[in-house]
Amino acid sequence: MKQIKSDFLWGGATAANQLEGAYATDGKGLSIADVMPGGKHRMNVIHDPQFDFELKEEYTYPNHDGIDFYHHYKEDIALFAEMGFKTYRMSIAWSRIFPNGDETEPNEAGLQFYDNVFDELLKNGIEPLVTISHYELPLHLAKEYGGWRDRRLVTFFERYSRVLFERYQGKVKYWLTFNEINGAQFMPMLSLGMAMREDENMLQSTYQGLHHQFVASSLATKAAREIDPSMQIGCMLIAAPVYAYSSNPVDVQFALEAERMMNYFCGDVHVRGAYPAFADRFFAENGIELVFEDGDLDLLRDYTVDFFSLSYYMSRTEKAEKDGDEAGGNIMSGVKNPYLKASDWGWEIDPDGLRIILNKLYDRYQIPLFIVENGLGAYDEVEPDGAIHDSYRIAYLEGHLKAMMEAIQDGVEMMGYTSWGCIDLVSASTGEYSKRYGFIYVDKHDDGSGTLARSRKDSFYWYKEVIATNGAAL
Ligand code: BGP
Repeated sequence: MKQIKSDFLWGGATAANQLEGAYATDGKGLSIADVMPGGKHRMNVIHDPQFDFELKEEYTYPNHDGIDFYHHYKEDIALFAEMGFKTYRMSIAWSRIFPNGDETEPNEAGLQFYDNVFDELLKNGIEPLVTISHYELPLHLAKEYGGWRDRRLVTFFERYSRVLFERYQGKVKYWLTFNEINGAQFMPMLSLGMAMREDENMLQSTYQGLHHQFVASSLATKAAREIDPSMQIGCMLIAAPVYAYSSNPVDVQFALEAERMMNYFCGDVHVRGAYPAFADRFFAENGIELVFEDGDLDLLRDYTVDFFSLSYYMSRTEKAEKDGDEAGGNIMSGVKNPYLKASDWGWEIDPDGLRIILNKLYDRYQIPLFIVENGLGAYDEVEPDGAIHDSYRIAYLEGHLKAMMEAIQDGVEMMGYTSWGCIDLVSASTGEYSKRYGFIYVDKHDDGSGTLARSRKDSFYWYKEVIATNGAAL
């Protein structure tokens, strides 16, 4: 029976805006993440169709401080190395490299910071896995260009990617173009840096923005092949199986359509190099008419990804007629699944769903899969002796890793697994520190207090053992 490969990439994942802090240091410009308030205002802003992208005095901005990885990266990488990480997934803040996004010359101090981080990782035997854009579009591009609805962003992204590939060739082999690209369908503000304009067909703008990201991703892939053909480029999607709530064929059809748009719309363009057949009907029924430039479809066809990476937190259950039984916490809508329990934030916990979606994706795409986010957001308690007994996190991760191992035995080819938020950081959806994912606890709290001291949770020692035994300890 197939087992985890000996070169399997075990590790952890983060994103620049959620942990670096130093939001205006060494020439960094503002990004959309820097105008996202903390606490209860965060969700309102994410779903405010006419968000103005302005900083406001009455709000707090936890992303400005993060966990100050900018000044603690050596200490943090030493802890990753102690756990035995083979890889570390991180993102580059576009606004450190191009503060406004549309300059022609990059900011040297920003480039130098990531050189330092990569050198430290490599010194510790950790392979960087880098997301080029993770929910942190330079603010100027959102405000002055209206985000990804503007075609000019394709050129800016291509330029930014080329600068990264040229500078970091030989240090970084694995790249992801856009974090959770299909998230644009649920959160256009976060993914595309777009608020709705008066009388706009937001679906038209969202899918046009996504088309621009697809072209930008292909152009980045083309650049990587030219600069260093040994680089591996991946796409990154939120993955979730969509279950029919009942065996009523209308529910099954509804779930099928939701699953196609959720997992396969973006996946097909990235991997198969073409829009799926079902897209035409979706576009027609929603008044969407995409504008293509000459050569776009050739680029999508010729520069597809090398591997498929995904985040997995929850599955989704759908029925045609909802009657007030929506699954509150799930970002992607759907109804409550009576067979599943949920996290403190209402995210339904479903390890079997991971095995199911890995199989579905591999059946369709037949290229290596990489889980680059998975984890449990939970409240942690520090005991008087400083220990943190996070058995709930271990149980969650153990369940999901066992499901991944089942998928491997089913024949799915897996490249690696990076647990989300391997060190505590700011939550993307709530802007809280108290929604913690880490193996490493950071003394930083929602009211802004804390020493920033790092400490090891029980899960730290557990994960170390999992990696040391290449999963046999599970
Ligand atoms: C994903 C994002 C991450 C991350 C994670 C957990 O959607 O790519 O940036 O934060 O979800 O979500 P949250 O922080 O909202 O709990």
